[in-house]
Amino acid sequence: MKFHIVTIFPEFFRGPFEHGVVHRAQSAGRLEIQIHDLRNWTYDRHRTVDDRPFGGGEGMLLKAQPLFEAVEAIFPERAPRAQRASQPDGTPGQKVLLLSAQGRRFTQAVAREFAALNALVLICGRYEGVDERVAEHLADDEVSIGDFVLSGGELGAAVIVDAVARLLPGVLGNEDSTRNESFSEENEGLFDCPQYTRPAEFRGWRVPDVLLGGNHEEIKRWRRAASREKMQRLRPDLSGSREKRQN
Ligand code: 9D3
Repeated sequence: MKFHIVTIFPEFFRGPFEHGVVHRAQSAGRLEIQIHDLRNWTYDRHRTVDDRPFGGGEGMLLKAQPLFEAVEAIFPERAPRAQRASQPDGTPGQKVLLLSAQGRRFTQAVAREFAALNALVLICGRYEGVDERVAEHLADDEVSIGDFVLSGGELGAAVIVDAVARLLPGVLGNEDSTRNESFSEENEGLFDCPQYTRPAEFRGWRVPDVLLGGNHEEIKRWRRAASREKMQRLRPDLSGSREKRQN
């Protein structure tokens, strides 16, 4: 899978992708990440990427033109959206995403959806926003990583790359290791259970006795109950019937 990130801060991404799963996925050839400096598609002396909003208002917006030209350079074969009557979602296997605070919420289900693609362009917003024609006529989808205000899309892009990369086949050493965790389908959405490692007593706090004994049926029952209790306490929104949950 190939990720393209369009940003005015290309240096931002030198760190986060050089560690852990995302780094290994690149080394293994399962994942390619290309960073594109938005200023490459500006032609004035100051390499201007932003301008003032029509109608007035605070701050600056990212201009449409450099963003359109960047995406057209990345996907030259891609038809303009207006001409895509038969394929309104664009070329199969490719997607252009605008990261914004107003987007649809990025969840594990969305991560799985993206992991099935061959190529994904992530457009990072900055300043007070992005010319709306980017959302209307360039992006296939507009995504937010949560209900809080960031200062730009770069952290969102890094989050999405991480969450998608670890789902790619052959990326995690153990092919099944995504199976037993909180948001997968196989365990009915249960939280990870509380876990402990040595020593059995630390500063007077003992590991639950049941985990030290070898009764695997009893351990299984304890884990199920403990994860339910913790989920009910920390994530009552995910607790309860499976039908209520959207991931
Ligand atoms: C709060 C009102 N506006 C700021 C004057 C809107 C606004 C514009 C740009 C809010 C945030 C941003 C920058 N944020 C992102 O580009 C962003 C984001 C986010 O803020 N929250 C969650 N996910 C994302 S993905 C991109």
